[in-house]
Amino acid sequence: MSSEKSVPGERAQEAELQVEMKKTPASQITHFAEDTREYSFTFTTVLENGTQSTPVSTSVCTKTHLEDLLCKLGLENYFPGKITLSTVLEIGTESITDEPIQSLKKLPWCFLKRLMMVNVTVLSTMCSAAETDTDSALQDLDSVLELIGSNDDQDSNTINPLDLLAALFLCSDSFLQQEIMSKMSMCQFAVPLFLPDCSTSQCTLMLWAMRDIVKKFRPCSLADSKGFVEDSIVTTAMPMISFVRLGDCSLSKSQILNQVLSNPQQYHDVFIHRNMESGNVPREISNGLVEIGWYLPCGKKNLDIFPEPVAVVNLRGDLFSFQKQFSILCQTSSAVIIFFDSIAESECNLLSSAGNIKAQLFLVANFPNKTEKNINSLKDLASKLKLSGSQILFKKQQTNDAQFVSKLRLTMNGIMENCQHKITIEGMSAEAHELGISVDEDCTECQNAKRSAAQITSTIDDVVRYKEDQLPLQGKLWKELAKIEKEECRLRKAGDKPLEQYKANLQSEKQKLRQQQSRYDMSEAMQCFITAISNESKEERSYFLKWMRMNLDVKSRKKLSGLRDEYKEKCCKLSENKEIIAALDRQISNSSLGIEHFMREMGQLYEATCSLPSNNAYRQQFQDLPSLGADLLLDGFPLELVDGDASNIPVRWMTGVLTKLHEKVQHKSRLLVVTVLGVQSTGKSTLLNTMFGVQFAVSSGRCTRGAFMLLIGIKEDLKEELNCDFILVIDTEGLKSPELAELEDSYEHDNELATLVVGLSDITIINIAMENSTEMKDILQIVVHAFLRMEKLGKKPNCQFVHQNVGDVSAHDNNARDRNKLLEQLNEMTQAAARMEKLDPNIKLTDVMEYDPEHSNWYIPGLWHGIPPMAPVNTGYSESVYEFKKSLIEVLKSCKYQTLPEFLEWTRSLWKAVKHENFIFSFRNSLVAEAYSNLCVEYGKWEWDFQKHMYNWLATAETRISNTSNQSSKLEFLSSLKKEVTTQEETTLEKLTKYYESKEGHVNLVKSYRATFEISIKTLRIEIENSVTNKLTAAIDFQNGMKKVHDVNGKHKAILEEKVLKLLGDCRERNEDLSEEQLEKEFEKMWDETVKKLDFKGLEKRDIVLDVYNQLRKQLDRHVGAVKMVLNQASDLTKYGVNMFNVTDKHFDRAWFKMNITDVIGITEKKFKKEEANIMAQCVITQGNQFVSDRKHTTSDYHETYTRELLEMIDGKLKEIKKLNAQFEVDLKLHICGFAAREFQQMHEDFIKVNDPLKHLEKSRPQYCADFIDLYHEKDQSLKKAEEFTERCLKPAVREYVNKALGIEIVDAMLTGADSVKYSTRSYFQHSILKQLLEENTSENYVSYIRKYDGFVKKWIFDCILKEFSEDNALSGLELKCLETITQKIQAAVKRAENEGTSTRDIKTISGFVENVCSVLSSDIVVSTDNLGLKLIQDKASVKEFIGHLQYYLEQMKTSLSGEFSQRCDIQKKLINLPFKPQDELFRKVFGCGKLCPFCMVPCEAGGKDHKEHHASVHRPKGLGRWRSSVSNKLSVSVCTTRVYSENTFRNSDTEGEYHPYKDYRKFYPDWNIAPDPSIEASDYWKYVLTTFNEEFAVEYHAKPADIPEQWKSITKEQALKSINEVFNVK
Ligand SMILES: Nc1nc2c(ncn2[C@@H]2O[C@H](COP(=O)(O)OP(=O)(O)OP(=O)(O)O)[C@@H](O)[C@H]2O)c(=O)[nH]1
Ligand SMILES: [Mg+2]
Ligand SMILES: [Zn+2]
Ligand SMILES: [Zn+2]
Repeated sequence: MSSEKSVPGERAQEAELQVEMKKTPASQITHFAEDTREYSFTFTTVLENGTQSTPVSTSVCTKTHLEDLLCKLGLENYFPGKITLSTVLEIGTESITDEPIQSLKKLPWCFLKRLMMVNVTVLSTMCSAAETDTDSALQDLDSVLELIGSNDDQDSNTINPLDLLAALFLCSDSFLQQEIMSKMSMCQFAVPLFLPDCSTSQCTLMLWAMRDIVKKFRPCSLADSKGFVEDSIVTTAMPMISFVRLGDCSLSKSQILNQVLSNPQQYHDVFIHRNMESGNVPREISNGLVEIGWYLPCGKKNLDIFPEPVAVVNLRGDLFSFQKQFSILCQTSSAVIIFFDSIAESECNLLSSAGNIKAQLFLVANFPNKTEKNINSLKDLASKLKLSGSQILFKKQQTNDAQFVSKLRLTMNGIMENCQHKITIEGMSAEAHELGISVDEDCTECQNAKRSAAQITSTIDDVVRYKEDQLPLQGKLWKELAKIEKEECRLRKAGDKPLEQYKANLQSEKQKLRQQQSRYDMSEAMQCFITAISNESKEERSYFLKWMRMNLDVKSRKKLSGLRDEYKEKCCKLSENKEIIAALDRQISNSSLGIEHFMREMGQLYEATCSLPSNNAYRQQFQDLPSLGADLLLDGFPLELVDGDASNIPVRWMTGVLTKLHEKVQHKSRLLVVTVLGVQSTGKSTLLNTMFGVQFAVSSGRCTRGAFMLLIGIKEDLKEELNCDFILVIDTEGLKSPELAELEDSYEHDNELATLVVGLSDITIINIAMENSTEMKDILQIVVHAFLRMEKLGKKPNCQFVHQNVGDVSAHDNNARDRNKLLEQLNEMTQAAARMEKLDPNIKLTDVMEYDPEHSNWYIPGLWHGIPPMAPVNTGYSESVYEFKKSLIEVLKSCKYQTLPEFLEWTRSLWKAVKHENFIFSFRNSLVAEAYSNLCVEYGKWEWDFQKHMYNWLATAETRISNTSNQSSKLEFLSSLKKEVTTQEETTLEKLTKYYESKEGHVNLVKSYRATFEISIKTLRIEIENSVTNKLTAAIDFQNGMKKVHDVNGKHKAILEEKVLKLLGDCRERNEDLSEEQLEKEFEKMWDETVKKLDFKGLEKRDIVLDVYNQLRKQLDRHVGAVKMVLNQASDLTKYGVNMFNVTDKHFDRAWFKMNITDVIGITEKKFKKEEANIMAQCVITQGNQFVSDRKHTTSDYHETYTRELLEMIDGKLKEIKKLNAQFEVDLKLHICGFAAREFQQMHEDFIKVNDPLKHLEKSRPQYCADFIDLYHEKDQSLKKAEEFTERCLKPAVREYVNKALGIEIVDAMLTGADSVKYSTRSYFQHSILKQLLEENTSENYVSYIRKYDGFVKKWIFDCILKEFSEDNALSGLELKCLETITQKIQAAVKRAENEGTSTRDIKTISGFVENVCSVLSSDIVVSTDNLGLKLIQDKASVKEFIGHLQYYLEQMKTSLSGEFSQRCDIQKKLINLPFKPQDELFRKVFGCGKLCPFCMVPCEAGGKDHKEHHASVHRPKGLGRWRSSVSNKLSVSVCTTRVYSENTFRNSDTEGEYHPYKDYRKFYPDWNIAPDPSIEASDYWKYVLTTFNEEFAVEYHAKPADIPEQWKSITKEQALKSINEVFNVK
């Protein structure tokens, strides 16, 4: 039907003209153009050009019109339909700032922003542009007056809200349109039904855009049954009443309608009207717009305006200009109500001649001037239209609005009562098509998508059956899998089965389930689904998903809506309805079906095939699924993170999706995470939706189950400040109150979920609805536990409390008291939780979360303003949420982002830990591990810097002490030492601080270790200070003791020199040439005579044995009784330590030894302990002996610090041996000290011998003799002395220097060289040992590594050094380097002395010169000029020549020493004899605390000196730690990392023979943290070792070989290597 036929009259001719325009001459049209209204321009232009040429040019003029407006709004580039939802949702600076809108160009965006947050005041956004202008002008009166006068400014800067709305709709894509509609409808605004496009004079039925609006209401027919209708508005049939305007009308139709629809107490603008701000601005593009609004009853008679729902439609503009719109309204409405002021005859004719109007017509006449003419024409019209009196309503001058409104309502009620013709909007599309009106759903993408979706959803009948048939993978199989995955961690049902076997069984069961899953052919539904979402066209894909969601919603709404309401109702009376509630919950879960189920199935398809070999064809078919998932996330769809039904995370699927996503965003995936937690149905999802404009499932049809995540982009302008690219929002399932949780057995599930999301998030929003504050308390408990766990991991998320339904403006102030109470409660809960988790009970809330009572509490009024369904969203709600959002972004600015892979890693490891019950101790995260490792590496460097510095300082100090002939001041040296270590300590602490400040290497993850490392540095300082003090004291004491000897020697020398000179004089006087022999004879005579007269009282011999004994006694003084007796009888220490040391029964704790362990365990325990103690004792003895031998090797005298250090060392070792008594200690110490006493005594006596003054003097006899003869002959001595100085003094000093420096240099080279990684942390060190062991693969190696760990490590390191320095003569290289350093120093000293020589008189003699050189070098080398005979040098001997010769000899020395060093030597011997032993130093570094796992004996790998917890990367089957079955004596295959999570128990001497659960191992081993292996494969290495050397270990341990689980036998050497590479994170 064409429009010209349906509407008769004059205007109809215009319409006819439109059809015939091609024939009409242009002149005629001008006529029309003159007296028609603005909109008729369409005709004019069309006619104008249409007559001559193509229709294209016709649109020019009109388009300018629309274009003008779009330009004004800055939307010209978005037309048509180019604004997408995701651009609107992105967060940018504008999203969180409220600058006044300066230009119209900002208006649309601001409007959208506020609309997305469902702010009802959004419509007043319109005028703010104009307002701001006025505002700024208001500042002075003149400009205000000017403004009123000018009055022209308004046009340029204001716009009618309807125009803005129309423009936005024209520029939005269909998905944004849908979203705008939904939000508008939440605000209870009317929405566009027909959207005109004034450029084409076409209009569109906005069916698609309206599809997402779902309304819930209770018509009076259901009021008694408490039933309700909940449906999409487009499919709900109801009467439709249209309101149109004829010509001009002084009555505001829209305003009247608003009044009709509003409750008297609560007026609400459903329609924009002319008395609204900017409502009076002339409309430019929105005439012809048809809006629709609804009245929906709530089922309360005295509240409801209409008892049944009704749609109210409003046509903008004069109906004659919009024939199409008018026609369709007449076709579809129950009634059309026409407003007018006056009727022209033509108009009257036109209306009356219109046939085929289905709707009842009503006339609303508002005659401002009741002219005769008007009355007549009205009468005329009424009769022509055959209208009854009731169909004409007068708005008389004297009737006020209220009266008129109730009249109108009455009329409308009447219409509704008589209405046979209810219509749905969906149904209108047929009429629209007939009238040539387009429908927005017509596009092919939408239609295709609709078909695809229908293909799937139309077959759904019984949801439960459907899920079984079409989505079989996620049913029983996946739930079973989820259970097994948890059981794998919890091992609750293992019973007495061997654990490793049990685990292996679980694994194969899992395998089986996966195989079962992959045996299913892909179901038809899934095929369709996957095909549809892999569609090339993104648009079609989005349409498809939307259709799916809507169709599924319809299906589930039918069923779920009722169930959910029943559930809520029953929950109020919890105790009575327990069974029913539980059943309802199951029913709800079974009957819900959403897109997430299809996505879940996709995930399962992917996961199932992941276990197939990677080249499997079937598997490859599914490799692209994650990419689809990633696309959806990018498009803003929520993706299921935790499957709430199976209570599990599909980790592989998640990994696939997030990895793909990371690729798709080109690795720009910095994330900040916001999550929400709270009681069920408290509006969590609503809150997130309002805040971010997103679409998490809300309302009664659906609810959140599990957890969903959604990505929100960050705009460029905020990226830098926020330092992230996306915000990831996680919505979670509501937590249940304990009673509810109990009966649904979901407490665990809630706990897991909360722990996971708190762990993942940067900010956690705790949503609290004030009504259920008791429930809240229970829920907070769960939350607090979650936070507490995070604190133990060093993660402290920010926490924000949102109190819902607190409306008062002053809420914040009034609730100050409540806030404090909340804080108090939370603190109590935290402490209670801490006690439960066996943590420090003094912990405070603020220790576990970033919480500030002032700024972390938000009060948000109720969502609805009034009574739903007619209530709009509360402005206060929207505004509060907006304030909250701004503050959230502010908080996020100080958060550190994580990248997607990091987020993934967190998810995986948190989930892993959650699955284990003992969360804190089971947490392992490779990011944390890496961060810790980085920290250890750094710490290692600082430690060595500190040590190296102090070693060098000590060397210098010792040299200086040796070089002074006076008494050295101990005090001075010690105070300078103190200063030195203190500054070094400070420097090191500073390095630590800097490191933490630098935010490098994820330091935030290892915050909790900071204190440990601080303590480590302090301990390091103390250790260094002690050891250096000891060395320094010994050196000073030694030097001071030597002074006596030196003095005697010096005296003797002086006497002899005098005698020599005297003899020289005597001989010269004889005036005869004496021959060489004669001179010698004279000399000898003189010497013997002189020496005879001298007194050679040397060093006094001391009783060192007694000294050692006394020290030992003093140290053991605390003991009493038998022990003391033993000690008292031991005064002759030399008798001790001669035979082998043997551990005997009397060495053990009596109580323990007598303990009633009668069975096999008891006997073997004792045997083991004894053997262990023996090994340990041998180890201590070896170390002690080594210590003594090392000391003995030096050329110095015994010093009492030696004994002290020895005893301290033994004490340190003894601490590690438990259950041994004081008797053992005394016996062992006596044994070691016996040996030491003998050796030290020997050392002392040797020293005295060497330093015998007579001997010393005799040594220089030939020297003196030679000098004497030279003097006699007046030979030039400079050459000879230069040579002697070099050879006798410098060369040995240089050699010693190199010897001393070499050790430090070696360590330095090892720690900085190519292989340095090995030693950088204890974990890396373990890895390199394990790797090498595997390469060599001999049982001997493994046995010695496991059983004699420290001896093994020592040897290993020694071998490494040997290997390192044997190659390429590397050791010589180091020596040469040292040589170079020191020779340069000597040469510099010589140069300096030479230069000074010109000015200083002293240096003008050779002896003066030599002394000067020596003093310059006094901190570098120890030069002894004792037997140089300096006094016997002629004064006239030339210094200059001496220098010349000296330089020559220095070169000579260098060459000869170089030669010496370059020679291949026995490196091993050299290393052993170095005063600073690099092997010991490196050993100390990598050996760490040396503690072994109490179960499997794996060594601790923790860094730093005093770590709080010991841990190791991989534990071993306990058989390797010689545990065996007490019954069968077979070696045990269980790994401690499995054991400590099982239900099993253990007993040993530590538990005093009592059985104790493994889970609580920390009761006995509180400082051990045995984390579960990050993967089943982690222990492959040790499983392989035990499997390979089962027999050998059995022999070694006197046990029977272990029963190796079948699966272990298939582990290859490569797999073993791979497993440790993975665990130690070595590529
Ligand atoms: N009266 C009232 N209703 C609200 C308020 N906030 C949300 N609702 C409604 O409560 C219902 C549940 O809201 P949701 O956002 O789904 O709640 P939820 O906490 O996500 O629920 P679950 O995910 O099932 O735990 C919806 O119908 C909301 O419209 C409020 O402040 N007052
Ligand atoms: Mg929710
Ligand atoms: Zn262990
Ligand atoms: Zn340790």
